[in-house]
Amino acid sequence: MTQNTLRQAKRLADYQAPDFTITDVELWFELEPATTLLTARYQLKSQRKGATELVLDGQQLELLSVKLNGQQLTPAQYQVTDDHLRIDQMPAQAELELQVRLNPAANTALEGLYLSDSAFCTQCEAEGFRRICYYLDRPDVMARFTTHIIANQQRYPALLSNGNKVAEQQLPDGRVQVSWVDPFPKPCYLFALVAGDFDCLTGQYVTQSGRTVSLEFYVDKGNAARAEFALEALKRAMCWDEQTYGLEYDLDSYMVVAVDFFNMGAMENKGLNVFNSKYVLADQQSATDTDLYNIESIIGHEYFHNWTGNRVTCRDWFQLSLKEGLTVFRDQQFSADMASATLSRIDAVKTIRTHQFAEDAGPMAHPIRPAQVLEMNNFYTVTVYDKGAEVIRMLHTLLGAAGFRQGMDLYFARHDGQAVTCDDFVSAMQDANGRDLSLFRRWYSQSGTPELTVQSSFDAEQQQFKLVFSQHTAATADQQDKRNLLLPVRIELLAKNEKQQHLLVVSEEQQSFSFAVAEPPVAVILADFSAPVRLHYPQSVSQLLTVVQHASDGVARWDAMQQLWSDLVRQAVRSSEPLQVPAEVVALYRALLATPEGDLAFLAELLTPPSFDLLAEQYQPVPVDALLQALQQIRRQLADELAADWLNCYQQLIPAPYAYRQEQVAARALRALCLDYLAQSGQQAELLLQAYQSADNLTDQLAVLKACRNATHPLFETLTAQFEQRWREDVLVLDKWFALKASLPTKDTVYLLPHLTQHPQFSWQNPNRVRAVYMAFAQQNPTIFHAADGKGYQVLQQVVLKLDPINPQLAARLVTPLLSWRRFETHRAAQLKAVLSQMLAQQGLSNDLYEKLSKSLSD
Ligand code: B3K
Ligand code: ZN
Repeated sequence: MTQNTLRQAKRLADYQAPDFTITDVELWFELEPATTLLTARYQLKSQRKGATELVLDGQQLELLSVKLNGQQLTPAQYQVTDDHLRIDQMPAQAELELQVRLNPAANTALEGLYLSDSAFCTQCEAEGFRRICYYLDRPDVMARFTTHIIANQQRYPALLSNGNKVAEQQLPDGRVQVSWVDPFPKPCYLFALVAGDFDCLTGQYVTQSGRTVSLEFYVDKGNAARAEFALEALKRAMCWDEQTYGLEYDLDSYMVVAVDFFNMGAMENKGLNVFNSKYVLADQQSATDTDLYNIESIIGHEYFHNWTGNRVTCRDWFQLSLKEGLTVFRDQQFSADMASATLSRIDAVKTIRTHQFAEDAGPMAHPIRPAQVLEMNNFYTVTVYDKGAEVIRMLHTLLGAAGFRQGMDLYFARHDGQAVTCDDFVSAMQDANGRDLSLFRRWYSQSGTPELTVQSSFDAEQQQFKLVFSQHTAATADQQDKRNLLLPVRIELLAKNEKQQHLLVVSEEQQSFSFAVAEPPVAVILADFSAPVRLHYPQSVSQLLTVVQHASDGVARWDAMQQLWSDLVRQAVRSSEPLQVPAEVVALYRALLATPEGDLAFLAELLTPPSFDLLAEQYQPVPVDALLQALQQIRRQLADELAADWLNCYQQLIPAPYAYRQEQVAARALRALCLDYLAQSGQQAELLLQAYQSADNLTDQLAVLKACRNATHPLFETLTAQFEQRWREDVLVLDKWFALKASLPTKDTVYLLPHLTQHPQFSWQNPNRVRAVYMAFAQQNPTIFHAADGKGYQVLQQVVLKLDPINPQLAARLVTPLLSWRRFETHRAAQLKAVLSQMLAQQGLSNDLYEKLSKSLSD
């Protein structure tokens, strides 16, 4: 490992096209868990006159042989370092054949070729192919891949790779060789190989042009029925993309493999997606409504990548948002169409406000197109993905659905088969619409959250309502100077006899707009969260309640309620007086609970106060104890004053036999909220028990467990013990038990965590298990994670250090909740800083962890 001080980041500004490219790749894998042999043959071509030096990327490889145009090279004719293979005398055109030996069984980083239980699988994005073979491991090198997999057929009946299967033959030694050809040139990050013994659920989809595509889901033995929901979701996604963007699938088969060992959600390899089994396997007993929603969204996301990512890919990794921001936007549109549009949007807004704003305010702040990167895997962030999607959404808002579609059409017409930049995307939008988007492009290079301050006034004589907007973006850790951005601001003016809706474009530091209206209206600013900014527009409780009751946009109604709670919490924090829920708010809750109607899921969201993390993000420094106390006071008062109302509402919502249908999903969400408040009193044991025992699905059962957890209700121990007994053999469900245990807000939890890791089903090698315990602890248990004695921070520190040598990507994800120490009060900041400094002092840290720690601690 290099000395910490010498680690060099790569910069976008240094981009250069490669000297050589690879047009064709042929691979022969001879699979064995501990000694896999790979022979790789590349057709190489110079792209720059006079170029003679070829530098291939490669890591942790055992190089066995190098042949150039059929001639074996001697070790004197090439150089091998920790990260590269260099050949000095390259002809302008050549065939290079390499042989390497790999040890997938020892690969716990889950990058490159590794074993998930006993199946082989690969993960190459971002730079994992270099752990499979020496290669030009960068997305602007696009080649046609042919893959031959040679293996023992009994152990590995399914041998899969990208594209179409073209041959299968028995070898004289008893092994089988299966060959695949992918006709579409692609970067190596989209390469995939899977070998194992699976059950396969199959289906078909007939595309709009009439081609039949075979759909194949490869899952653990005995689990085929649990992939049915995902298969149907895939069909819906294929149909949606045809209807919405005119985009059709392009190969004869679409394969999805579900594996248990996976660092993230899923991966869009061409024709052969690899999924975390959590996002494929589901039925009503073993998955919640939220799980099903997520499965549909991720299945959609990976499918949509086939065009936005695979057919048109990124020139370099700084352009990651080109495919991720756009594909998240597309999956959000898809979810909005399949489930509840308002709820999907609220979800996205919560993610931005809770996690993305926090990232922008912390040491890892970066624009959606980062300017420099040490470890690319650290930049698969809420900024690149979710803020990236907000930027695409703003284009959609500014250009309208039809204009946006024209831009997409032009983007594909220009760039199909190419590796391009975010600028190319905006240019297509600009040219298709005849709009100058030069100011808009700043969103790609500027980090930080714009603060948008609004003042309103009414001129009774002129009958004019005036809004004055000022924008300001504060310096961020990565960037001092900020410029104005272009902000689409949707507004609605609510007056007695009229409602006006407008789309304003704010691009100056200060800009005002006037509206003719007969009487002073209540203004809704930033309806649908039309720009990812922090809004400052002070409104009274009664104005906010007017918005809650009368705004046309559901997101704005929800947002006004959130604002109301944030304001109350802020007053309580400032004054150190106990928080008093205003009588009007109690009355509104009472009225809404009395006759629950309309979209009940929306109602449940509307009635849910903001989370600790969402509130914390609004303070500098974060007053941890005061916030937790204020939230507790809200819960207590809403539970006590409305006890009869929660009960009455709960009893009105009589459950029907389970189906994943939106009205049912919504009713379950509202019932869960009622139970949460009912449990808060510490009583209602009978009702909770009855709810748990009579539930015919996991959503309702978990609602009871969460209500008991939030209230630290005596039933929590009994019911979680029953749950563990019932599900101990089913790890995906058991993960929910791990998370419940880790998020119980009592002092003992910090001591319980090591015991959880002794559970027979826990494994440090499995990211789902580790996340279930420790992400839940850090993200859903603020009381204990931020405990004043600093133990919560120390526990996470130990885990991160333990994981770094096993799985650096996972370690670097888990360290995130510790990084923003500067945002906390002196005492906690000092504890966090100490924990981080100790980590940074460790020898041999991965680049993943080193990059985050050093940024967090740099002055
Ligand atoms: N493209 C992958 C993410 C790869 C992450 C690499 N560390 C999944 C997705 O966004 O669809
Ligand atoms: Zn993606």
